[in-house]
Amino acid sequence: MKFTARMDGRYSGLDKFSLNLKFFTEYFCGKCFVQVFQRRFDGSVDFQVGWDAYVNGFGNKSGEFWLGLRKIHQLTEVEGCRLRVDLKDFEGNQAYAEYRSFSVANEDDLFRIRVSGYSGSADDDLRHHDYHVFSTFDRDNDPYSGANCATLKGRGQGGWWFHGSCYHCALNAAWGRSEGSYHNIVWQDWKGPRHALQATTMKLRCD
Ligand SMILES: [Ca+2]
Repeated sequence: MKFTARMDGRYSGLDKFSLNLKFFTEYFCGKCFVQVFQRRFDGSVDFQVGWDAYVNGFGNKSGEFWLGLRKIHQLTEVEGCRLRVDLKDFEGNQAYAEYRSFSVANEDDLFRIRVSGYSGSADDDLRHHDYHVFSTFDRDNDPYSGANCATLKGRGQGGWWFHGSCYHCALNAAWGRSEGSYHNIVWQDWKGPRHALQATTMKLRCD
């Protein structure tokens, strides 16, 4: 695989959405554009942060980070964006989920997620979150009336598009490997709610 560094710091010459790139967070692939917007793998960045941080982004692009909802919205505003989610557990097992269609609304609409057209090996947990808005520990927009989903269990679930019973998957939850159910990063229909995940990547590709 040949990479071509460009003056703007981006890279061209990549054409496979499925490449699990550790070091490239954004690149052109012919006429399309790929952007990693979420990455976890070592717990070095705290994802239990507030609304403003999730809107504007946090972390380190060469390590763990969240790109920011405003940027994700801008990138997915045009039609034709896909989503790819890569998952790895602490035993080294890997799975993925791809969605043919993916977008995030603007802040007035609380960054509502639209996601559909699943394929992959991880099972389709994100479909339960389709059409839900974003919440953080300091902004309870979730439809779960009992509490704020972002603050349930363990050290918190980070920001997410929680649904009426909170979530099927939560990739911004506390990093680690506790024994509890729904305590850490979870994609429940892959390995169950007690099975913490070590590494996740979420990226979009817009044609
Ligand atoms: Ca609530």
